[in-house]
Amino acid sequence: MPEIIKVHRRTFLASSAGALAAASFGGAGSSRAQEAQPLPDYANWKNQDALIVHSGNTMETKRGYIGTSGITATDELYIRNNLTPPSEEIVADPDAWEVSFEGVADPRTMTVGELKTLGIETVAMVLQCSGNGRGLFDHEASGSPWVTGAAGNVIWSGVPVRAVVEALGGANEGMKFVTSTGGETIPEGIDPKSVIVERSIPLEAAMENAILAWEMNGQPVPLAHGGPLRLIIPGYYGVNHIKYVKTVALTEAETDANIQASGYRVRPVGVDGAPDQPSMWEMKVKSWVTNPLTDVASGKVQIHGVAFGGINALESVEVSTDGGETWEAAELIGPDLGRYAWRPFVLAAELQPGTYSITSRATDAEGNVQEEVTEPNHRGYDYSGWRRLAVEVTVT
Ligand SMILES: Nc1nc2c(c(=O)[nH]1)N[C@H]1C(S)=C(S)[C@@H](COP(=O)(O)O)O[C@H]1N2
Ligand SMILES: [Mo]
Repeated sequence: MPEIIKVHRRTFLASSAGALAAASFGGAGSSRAQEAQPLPDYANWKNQDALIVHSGNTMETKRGYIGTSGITATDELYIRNNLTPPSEEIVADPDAWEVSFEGVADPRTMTVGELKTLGIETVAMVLQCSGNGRGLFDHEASGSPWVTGAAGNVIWSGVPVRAVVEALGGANEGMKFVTSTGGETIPEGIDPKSVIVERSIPLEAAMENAILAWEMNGQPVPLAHGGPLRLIIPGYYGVNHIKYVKTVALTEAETDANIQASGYRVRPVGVDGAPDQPSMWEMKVKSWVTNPLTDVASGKVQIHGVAFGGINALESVEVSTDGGETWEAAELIGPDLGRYAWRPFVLAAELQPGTYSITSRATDAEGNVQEEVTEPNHRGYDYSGWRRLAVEVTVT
């Protein structure tokens, strides 16, 4: 049984919402995790030990596998697909992949090979699913009950969207969004708008920061993570980073595809999604402990985890061993990989035998402090509350 499930159940048992939530999670969550489903073919190169396979299209990194060296290994990074991915054939000759650009003075199709001549930028960035932490809410929001593992820190390399727009004569007048479409085949007999992976992000943010990436963590982007080419928009939630991108359009309005218009919208439990609700764009400040997760021997314990600012840079992180009664500043470990990356942190604590509730709380450069509790929302998005990210550890 993966340690995160154990920790999670204990956290719930200790909470006032208690037994009911724990029982329902234990029912669905642990049996799903215990089955140790095999990896799907397109991801058979992944490290199975490091992953909890929720389904063939959703797998998360076990909490204890997020190390202290800053970057998430590609074979341990989570995967989340809304549709069956395209055939492996599309990454056989990545430079031949074609992308069409619209909403610019000179709209046309370009190959990845051509894009590689236009410019290059590299960014380290937290890739996190909007639903990361959904499993910590009490209400049974539909979707994978991710806990901490639908997130990783990845280095991406590619051409800035800005450079491509310039090469194509600039943006047409009145364009406000960049709308990108994934290269999946849409199943027949379904309204394409209901399933197509097509997301809009503000043009301004895209012109500042977005890249079209062909490389991640030093290798060509594998199919599972969006190769041959993926849109990357640092500081934004995972859904906006369109994999196997085949169309990049500058548009006046957001797409009316369900995934944008009604999906990935934060609203109260029981309310339908609608375009006037906040979209899952910018991420917020968050952190969690990754060690210890199980019982440890008394004495010196290295409490570590990861922290990031989301859309803002990270400023600092504190650790509590008494469920948030008192806090101590943690030390950030290793190189600062920039505003959009996460930093591992450590606090060396001297722990006597007993029970501890260990958690962390990050602050971003704008002074925003990680929240204690994330209010429930219909689809279980945007979770960051430190109270339920706590781990209960017995020191012997
Ligand atoms: N084309 C395409 N892009 C996509 C998706 C998808 O299903 N198809 N899923 C999105 C979601 S919801 C997330 S969280 C991330 C997951 O990225 P990963 O699978 O590389 O971890 O990709 C996003 N981009
Ligand atoms: Mo996601």
